[in-house]
Amino acid sequence: MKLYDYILSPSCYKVRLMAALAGVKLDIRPVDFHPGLEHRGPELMALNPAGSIPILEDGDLVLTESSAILVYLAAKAAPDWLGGDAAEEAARVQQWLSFSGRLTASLGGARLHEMLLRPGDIGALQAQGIAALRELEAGLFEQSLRGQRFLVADRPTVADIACFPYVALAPDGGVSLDPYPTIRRWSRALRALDAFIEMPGIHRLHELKPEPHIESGEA
Ligand SMILES: N[C@@H](CCC(=O)N[C@@H](CS)C(=O)NCC(=O)O)C(=O)O
Repeated sequence: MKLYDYILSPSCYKVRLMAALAGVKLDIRPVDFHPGLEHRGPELMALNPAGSIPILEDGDLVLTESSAILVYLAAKAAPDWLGGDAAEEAARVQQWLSFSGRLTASLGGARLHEMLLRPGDIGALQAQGIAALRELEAGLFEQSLRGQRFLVADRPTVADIACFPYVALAPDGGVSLDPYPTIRRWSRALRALDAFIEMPGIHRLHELKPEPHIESGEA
């Protein structure tokens, strides 16, 4: 399978990460996203008229949209990552896959603005990103009350992979993760997965250090 990829793209990283977790080997075709804007040139626009990456080719099949690509990789090589067959679990996966688009638009937009000076209303992008993070924190907190560490179950699914990168890179867009302890715990759990791979700015958790502990009476 060939992935049209940019190393600093969180959307492309979702695909690289899912492939690594599923044990799928990708043939990486680097795209000169910046400064060359190759994704808007004739060769890639012919594959994806939306002018975005990632794009995955598998034989004659051309797939765009990272969520669809994650589902494809999981269906082919790691069906456990699709979530269970129960109606509620299947629907929750779809809900978070859709939600991930809001993270891309808000936190991803803020990151493009801050890193590549893309035009945009940075205040509005950050505010939308914070609203989405609050929603994610609440969802993960509810899951923790059910004894589940991930978005849909007590094991990760494509939904977690779809949401994780833009959240982990939120500080690049000037949005702090300090107010979201449940998101930070979830991020640690994902970064500690055996086959986890890194991208610049997102690092593997090498050791699970205990959460900071404050003795009673300590100032
Ligand atoms: N909905 C798309 C969005 C992917 C996306 O935003 N990709 C960025 C790179 S991280 C892109 O190609 N943006 C086009 C541009 O900014 O010109 C998906 O999930 O695949």
